[in-house]
Amino acid sequence: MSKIALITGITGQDGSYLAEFLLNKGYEVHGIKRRTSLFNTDRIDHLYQDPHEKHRRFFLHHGDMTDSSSLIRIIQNVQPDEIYNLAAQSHVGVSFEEPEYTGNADGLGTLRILEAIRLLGLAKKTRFYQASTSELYGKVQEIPQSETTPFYPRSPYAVAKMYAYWMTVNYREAYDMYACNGILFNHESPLRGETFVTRKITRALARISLGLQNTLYLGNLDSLRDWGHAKDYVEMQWMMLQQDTPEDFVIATGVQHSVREFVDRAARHVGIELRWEGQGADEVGIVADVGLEPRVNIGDVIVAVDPRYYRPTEVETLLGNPAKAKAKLGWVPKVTFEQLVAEMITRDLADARKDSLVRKHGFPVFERQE
Ligand code: NDP
Ligand code: GDR
Repeated sequence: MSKIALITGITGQDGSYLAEFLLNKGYEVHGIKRRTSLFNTDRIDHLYQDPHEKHRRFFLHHGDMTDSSSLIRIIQNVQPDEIYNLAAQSHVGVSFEEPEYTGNADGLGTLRILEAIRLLGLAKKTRFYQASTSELYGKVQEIPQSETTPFYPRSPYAVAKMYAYWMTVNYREAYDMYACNGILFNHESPLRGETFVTRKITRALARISLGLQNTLYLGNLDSLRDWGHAKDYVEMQWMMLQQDTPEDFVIATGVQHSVREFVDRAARHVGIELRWEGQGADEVGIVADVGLEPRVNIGDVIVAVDPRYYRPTEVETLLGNPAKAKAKLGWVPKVTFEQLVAEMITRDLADARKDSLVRKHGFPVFERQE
């Protein structure tokens, strides 16, 4: 009998990679998607199986993290061996604009799943993974951060995730549930949402290099992050549920780069060398040298700071210590920073080329940047 997994947030970056990973392991995979007025399944369309097919292993259910009844119904019907709770309003900046909703979906939403497992009598059967985050460290108390570093959340998102973290620990201790937190540092991929900084950068630089966009506007260029590849990280989400006893793990690369360094690296991939001038809100990235293809000129300002992207409270520096995951799960990240940037910008260049063709043939191409 194949194992049954239920993934909340299956339409997101991690949900897509995890669903693919579990299907390859022979699992029957169920996912919760919320109702939207347009299709929101782009990232998992390649996994979709027609509901009329007889031997399906991939199923989608309508539900919402803010709606207990839908979560209870789905968990009761699916009777999962493993639940991966990935659904969240996951944008830190947006959480300042929607703090109550973020608390509801990310904090209480986690409690709703844990309660459903308990009330349905599944506490001994169903293993639970919580998508915890390096944002818990916030105003960091120690560098690098490990499982024992104290938390100091700096956004409504991080505070909601802290509630979810401790609820997971509490249900493990109170009801002897197999429940664990993966404290994952930033992980990216070509499937990353376009409003997170890495994807925003690779997408914009690809478009700038083809003359489809003029300027990339960013917030804090000095932020330091420990960036890994989502594909590497979902494997660890699964590994955490395969141990004899449930434990919490930090997943990180142990290498840190600034936002500015990410921009430099991505620009080089499209043949642009940048020089930086000015400071703070006045800083700009100017084309210092240019290869054959890019449709920019030396001296063009292609990166500028827009303070609208600053956050009321910033997390300045995150650097993870993955020693425990290495020792107990045998984990080392496979994809390097350089490979990650290269993969992302290559995919965004391919998309930008398609848009370029569309424009060339007289059809409109709309530009947006958030
Ligand atoms: P994404 O933002 O790409 O995906 C979030 C998923 O949650 C989407 O499927 C989204 O649906 C769904 N969702 C949002 N709100 C609700 C709701 N109210 N009810 C049901 N589903 C909802 O995030 P990632 O894949 O990058 O991250 C996965 C999880 O890991 C998140 O919980 C995130 O906070 C956490 N995390 C992520 C890290 C990272 O660097 N990526 C690092 C550490 C933790 P829709 O597609 O309709 O928007
Ligand atoms: P983060 O990711 O907040 O770390 O949360 P994000 O990519 O949004 O920001 C990283 C850093 O870049 C700075 N920054 C900008 N960020 C965005 N989004 N847009 C900009 O224009 C911009 N300019 C500079 C930010 O201020 C920040 O310092 C991600 C999410 O996936 C969370 O869900 C997850 O928990 C954490 O990673 C770990």
